[in-house]
Amino acid sequence: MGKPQVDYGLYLVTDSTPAILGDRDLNETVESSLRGGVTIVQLREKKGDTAEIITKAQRLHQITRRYNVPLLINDRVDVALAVGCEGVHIGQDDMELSTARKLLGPDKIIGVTVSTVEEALKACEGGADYLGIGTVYATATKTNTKDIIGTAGVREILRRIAEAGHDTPTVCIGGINESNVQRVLHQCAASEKVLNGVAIVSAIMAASDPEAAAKNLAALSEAPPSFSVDTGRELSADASSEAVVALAPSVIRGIHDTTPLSHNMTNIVVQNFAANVALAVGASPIMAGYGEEAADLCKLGGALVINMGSVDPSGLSNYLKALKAYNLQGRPVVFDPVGAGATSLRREAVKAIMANGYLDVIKGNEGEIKTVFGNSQEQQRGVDSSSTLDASQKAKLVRELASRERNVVLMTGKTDFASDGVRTYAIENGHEYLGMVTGTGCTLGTAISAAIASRSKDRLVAVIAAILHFEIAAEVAAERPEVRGPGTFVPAFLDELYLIRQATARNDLSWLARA
Ligand code: 3NM
Ligand code: MG
Repeated sequence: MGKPQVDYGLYLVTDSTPAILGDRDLNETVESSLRGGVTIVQLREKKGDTAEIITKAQRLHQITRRYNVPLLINDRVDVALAVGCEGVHIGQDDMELSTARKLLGPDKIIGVTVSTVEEALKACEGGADYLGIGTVYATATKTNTKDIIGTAGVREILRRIAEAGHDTPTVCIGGINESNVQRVLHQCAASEKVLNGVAIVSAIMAASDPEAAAKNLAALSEAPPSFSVDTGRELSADASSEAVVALAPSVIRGIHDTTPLSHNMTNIVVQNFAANVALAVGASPIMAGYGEEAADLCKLGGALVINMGSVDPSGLSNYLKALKAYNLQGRPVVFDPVGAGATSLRREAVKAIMANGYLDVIKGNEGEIKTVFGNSQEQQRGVDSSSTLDASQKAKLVRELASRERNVVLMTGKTDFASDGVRTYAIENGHEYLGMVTGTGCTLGTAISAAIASRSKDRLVAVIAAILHFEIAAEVAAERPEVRGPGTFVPAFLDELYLIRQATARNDLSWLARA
């Protein structure tokens, strides 16, 4: 007979507890989800007598067979044998894989839950038919999970099993739903290995219409996420910094010609300054902190800046609404985690933002980037937030964070470091007055938003163009005779942002010699 070919694309794990299933019928719910496109079902019953579970499984098997979809039983090899269904799914605390294989034979499907590289390698070597990798995100459905590993943890496991030469199929599990499924699939992919599917409990079992939920999840899993469309690299992975600098004028001209919207959700200290910077670089600013508005604003071809400068719980819910709207529209988002590590509220806000959406650019100072790296529901990798990193450590940190998030990360400082996870560049421009005026860091986020709004092809090129424009304007302004300190610097800086843009539009690139 042989083992059936299995499609792991949309993997439903059942849950008959009142919190999830409510008073609905298990069989009807599963059948509805099968109509919606679920490709494999696992019956997961943590309570109940054996006879009762066998009866449940038999009824369910009649349904799954009609849809030509495999039915696996969680944990209970005896139940799978009694029912004659297609296999089992075993956790790390369940029966040994080798024992289950002996009992079930070579033709049954045996899946294994793994949360570490070691567990994954062992399961692949032991002949698991697929791996369930998790827990990706904390979930109310299973609270006794051992490890929240985030998309970074999943990716590391995929990378290592591919490296070891295993082609075992994989799904991930834990907190996956309609709002994050595309991002999870996108961020988990290690270049040489991608997930074969997602395993889901509550987003289908607790949905008011499981068929519609499954249909939507299947469609979302198959389509490329809107935010990843139209990005790619204009320059090769080993492009020189000269080559990147040479593209800066075209980015600045692009802003000048298209006047993109820069939607700022920012703090009260910098609202006015940020709006003026947006105008000076040629963008059209809107300072709109109310999340409901984002659904309309995201359609105007601009970019969003989420600046956590004065975060509070209502601010956070506004950020999350706007983030979702921009992600769905495929428009870029810049995240400025101001003061990220300073308070527990801010650390929680960073976690929530990172878990709820895709951020095209993360920009912050050393402390902020360290916090984002260490505290974003992802595995801690030993960054000591009290230490000061040297240049190569900074470059490594931004590269690793960008690689993990599949985005662009900018760490500002005397030397700035920008990376897309592959290419990493150091930028030496700027002036100390920038550090003596409030909001210059925040308004750099605004300038970046204008650049990535008009240049979606290569976000790293756009980000570097924005920094060069910004920091060279500061240098030139500081050298003006009338500038005596931070106070007189601000208007001169706005002037120079404007003048550099005008010069670039005329193809006068003399300012770029400072890069
Ligand atoms: N196993 P939801 S997490 C059944 O990490 C299960 O192994 C997990 O539920 C693991 O899709 C989980 O509702 C529950 O978040 C997933
Ligand atoms: Mg188990």
